[in-house]
Amino acid sequence: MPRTPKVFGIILAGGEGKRLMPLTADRAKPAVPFGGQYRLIDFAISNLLNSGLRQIVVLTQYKSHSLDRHISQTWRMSALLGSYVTSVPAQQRLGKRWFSGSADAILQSLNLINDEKPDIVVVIGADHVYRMDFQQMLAAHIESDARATVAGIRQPIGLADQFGVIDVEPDDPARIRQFLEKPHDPVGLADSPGEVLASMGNYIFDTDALIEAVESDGEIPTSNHDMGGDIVPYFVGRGEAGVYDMKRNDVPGSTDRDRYYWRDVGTIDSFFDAHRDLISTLPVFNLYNTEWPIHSQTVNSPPAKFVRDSVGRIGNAIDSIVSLGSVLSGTHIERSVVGPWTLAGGGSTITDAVLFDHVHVGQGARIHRAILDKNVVLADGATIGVDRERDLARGFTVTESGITIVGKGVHVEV
Ligand code: ADQ
Repeated sequence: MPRTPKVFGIILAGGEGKRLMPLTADRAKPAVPFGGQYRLIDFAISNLLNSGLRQIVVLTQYKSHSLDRHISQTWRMSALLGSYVTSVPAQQRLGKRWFSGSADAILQSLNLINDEKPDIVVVIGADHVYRMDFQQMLAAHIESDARATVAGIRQPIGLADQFGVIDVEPDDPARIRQFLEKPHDPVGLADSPGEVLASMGNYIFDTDALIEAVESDGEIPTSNHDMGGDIVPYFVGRGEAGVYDMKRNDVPGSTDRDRYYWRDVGTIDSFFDAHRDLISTLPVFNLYNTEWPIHSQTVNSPPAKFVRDSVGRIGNAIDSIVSLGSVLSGTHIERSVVGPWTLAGGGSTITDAVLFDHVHVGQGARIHRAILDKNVVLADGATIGVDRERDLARGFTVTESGITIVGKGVHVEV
């Protein structure tokens, strides 16, 4: 391995995100807006760029139009230095089939790796909210003799069936002894029985080993061609898989609260909860870390404006994030995340809510415990999230925990 290895980044962004419906009705999960002005994928891309990677491809497939547009508009890089972040849609390069799994996505994209001839390939998912310095994980990978390194983080044992669960060698905690994808009868950690070491879905590979692994997996007809289910176990079986414990990762500017923050926002509840983590006084996840910025589209918009309405009601917001372009006239906002270009009229209240962009809130309207997708319009006096039965009767999705979701462009009448 050269002293300064050439590193190539692959972001897997082809996931469908069924559990986030209706927010994924029209867009891929990594393109779902988050935190007012971001999209989920901005966290993955920012982490790789802040870690010094300059050649990054995003493999897309499912409903990828808004994702492709977001990447090409937001992540324009200087071609002078050979830097790029590009989305690469599925192209049926190996026959008439779309990606049949995340490992197949890589197999079908080997031309991208062969073009660059990197020493190392970093492969990560696209739908988590976190900060991570991959340079530190890379140093650990190079120091070890593993050919594949999996990033791991402790998670409650009750969530084990959502993750790949890592079991390490007792006398060599950096080596994986067993890896079970989404087990139903997990065994807790020896020093903490209520937790497991979960795979974050982030991997570092020696390039030749990754190519060999996905090619040989491609020849197994019974394989699901899944990175977690098939490729990691392949390396574990050969004694070549290492683990990098997220506990070792020290991202510049992190606070004690958010140093190990990592949220899989794959369900409406976790998506909603992760928004709450942004807005508390001492945020559980701090967006204001300038040493490790999360980049996003710089919308060419005027600042948010708070004004009195025609009868003197004051527009205000507390414990909230309000994005550019919004005009809040005589509205009261509390514990909410408000996306760009929101217009809210006098006497309306928005509490415990997440609004995407271009939402119009009529006078006297009330929003509580709800997620409103872009271009939603609430008529004057309309309510949402206030009466669960009524929301269900009107055809809205309501989670068991009582969060109402209003899909893109829906008009909510009184
Ligand atoms: P899951 O998230 O359930 O578990 P998956 O659905 O494969 O696995 O998604 C992983 C990433 O790959 C996502 O970013 C997704 O968008 C993308 N992806 C999925 N199918 C794809 C395809 N056909 N083409 C391109 N991209 C695709 C994974 C691991 C677990 C780990 C969790 C962490 O398998 O071991 O614990 O991530 O959340």
